[in-house]
Amino acid sequence: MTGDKKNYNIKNVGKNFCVLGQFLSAAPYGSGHINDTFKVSYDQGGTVNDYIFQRINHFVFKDPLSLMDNISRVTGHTFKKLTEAGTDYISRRTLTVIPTLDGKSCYIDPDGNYWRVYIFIEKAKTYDVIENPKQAYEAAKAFAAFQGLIVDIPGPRLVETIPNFHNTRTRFNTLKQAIEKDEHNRAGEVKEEIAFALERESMAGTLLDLVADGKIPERITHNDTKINNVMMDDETSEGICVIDLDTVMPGLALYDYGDMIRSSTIPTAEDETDLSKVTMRKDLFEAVSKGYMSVAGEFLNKTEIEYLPFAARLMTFEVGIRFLTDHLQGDVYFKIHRKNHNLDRCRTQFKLVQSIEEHTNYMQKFIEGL
Ligand code: ADP
Ligand code: GN1
Ligand code: MG
Repeated sequence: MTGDKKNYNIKNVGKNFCVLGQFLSAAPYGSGHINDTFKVSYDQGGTVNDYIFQRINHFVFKDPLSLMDNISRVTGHTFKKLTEAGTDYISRRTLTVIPTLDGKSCYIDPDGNYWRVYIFIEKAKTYDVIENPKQAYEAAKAFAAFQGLIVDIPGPRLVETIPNFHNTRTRFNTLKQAIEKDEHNRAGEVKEEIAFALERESMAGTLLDLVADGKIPERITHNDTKINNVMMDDETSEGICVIDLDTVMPGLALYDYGDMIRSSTIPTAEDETDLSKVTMRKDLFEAVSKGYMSVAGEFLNKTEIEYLPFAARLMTFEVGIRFLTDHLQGDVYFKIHRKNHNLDRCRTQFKLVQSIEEHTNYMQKFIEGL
């Protein structure tokens, strides 16, 4: 999949939703790897109303309708809890799904594309690279608070929108198959990365075994706590709203913490090619851990806390092997914007894994001290 957005007729898509005002403009927005996102503006008697339109990637999410059912339940529940808590400006603190004209949560266009619309969260931004410890602290706190909000969603188990999403053992086996098939003749050029991955196979089952032994619980988790999936308030730097809810489903708290460390402690972009710059920033690790534990410390059990540093290493490794697999499979999953983009991303992750490995004792001690 490439990063090129097709020429969708966003104005026509909008005619199927209960948006307010007259269509003004639409433009591609954000830097997510999965969905096609647009900022769309409408004029309502001189006031501009902005919305986020998204074409759900139905290659990645095979059942978009169930996914939207999950999202409606999650956003409905968070809205209700924030209301009960007397929170102000709730539509900036949770995603709000705009319904279609016939009251559904998404619209299917004549080409079979699934579209959804959210209220645009104004005066807040996402960051691809964290700028300072305060942001790291606030972002982690917001993800932990989100976990607290969704802990008691009533009704049946949420649908697994991508089965085995964080089953690192399955991810590892998929990598091995991709190496064996080598459909694009790329394995020969990435021997070092393959060796790096294979040396670490024993890591893959650790958390799954702890779950099987009943030592860590399944929870409802976000599962994609990349730092640009939380909106930071422009004025206060507070993590105002957790977004990208496509993978909110049963998972482990450790996945969410681990992916936060992966995505917010490197001083560079995820696809940095100068690997000498890639290392885990200790000040950011400390800020994320403090922010996360300031809320999650209330509900995590002893084993979960013990495995936090391991989770950081595992999630970074997992994303690294996913990028490597996609490179070997011909870039079918993550959007790419240049040749070898997934390979560059993989190298960055593996360099960060190394850095986390070098810092493990320090990380363990820091967390024990919290
Ligand atoms: P992807 O799954 O492709 O990562 P996201 O849902 O994360 O898609 O959206 C991509 C980007 O669009 C986000 O990083 C954020 O910058 C922006 N975005 C998404 N939802 C909103 C919203 N409701 N208000 C403002 N910006 C948003
Ligand atoms: C994708 O959607 P986005 O860009 O927030 C991916 C995550 C990866 C991340 C790596 C559904 O996240 O799992 O960790 O890229 N999302 C999905 O940058 O696969
Ligand atoms: Mg995203």
